[in-house]
Amino acid sequence: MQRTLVLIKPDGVKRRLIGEIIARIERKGYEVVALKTMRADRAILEQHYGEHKGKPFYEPLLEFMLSGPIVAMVVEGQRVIEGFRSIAGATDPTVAAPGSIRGDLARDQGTKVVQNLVHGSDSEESAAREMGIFFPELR
Ligand code: IDP
Ligand code: MG
Repeated sequence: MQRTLVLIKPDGVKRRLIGEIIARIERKGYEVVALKTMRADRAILEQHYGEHKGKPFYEPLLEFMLSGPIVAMVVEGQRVIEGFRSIAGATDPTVAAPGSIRGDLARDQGTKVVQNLVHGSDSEESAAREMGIFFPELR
């Protein structure tokens, strides 16, 4: 059984899409094994998004993620890392496939960082690292 870290970003919480996003995860057949609403701080986000440091959207990304509460979840199921990224859709919501969370529910807002509702770990290594950041109590 595999686990992944999912975040509902501040745009998803502000737009009252928590229920819609969790419903899609559950309807796909995955299990939400841990969940919390929180405000991320800068230290957590610098760890989480370390790979993007130095990119033009890095500071806007951190500011965006600090702009309001987020929901953090650990989601479980066979091949859930790949499966959640599939139901999330491509990073750019303008071209994310219809039927996906980003494709159905998000679009370009003209901001420096693309607001695309969700984060999902991209590998087993990232999942382990990111779950450790957001759910140290599960270790
Ligand atoms: P992912 O969330 O689909 O894994 P990453 O490449 O890991 O995408 O980027 C992290 C986040 O940074 C994205 O979800 C998006 O919010 C933002 N982002 C990524 N690439 C760009 C870009 O080229 N312009 C603006 N924002 C971006
Ligand atoms: Mg990523």
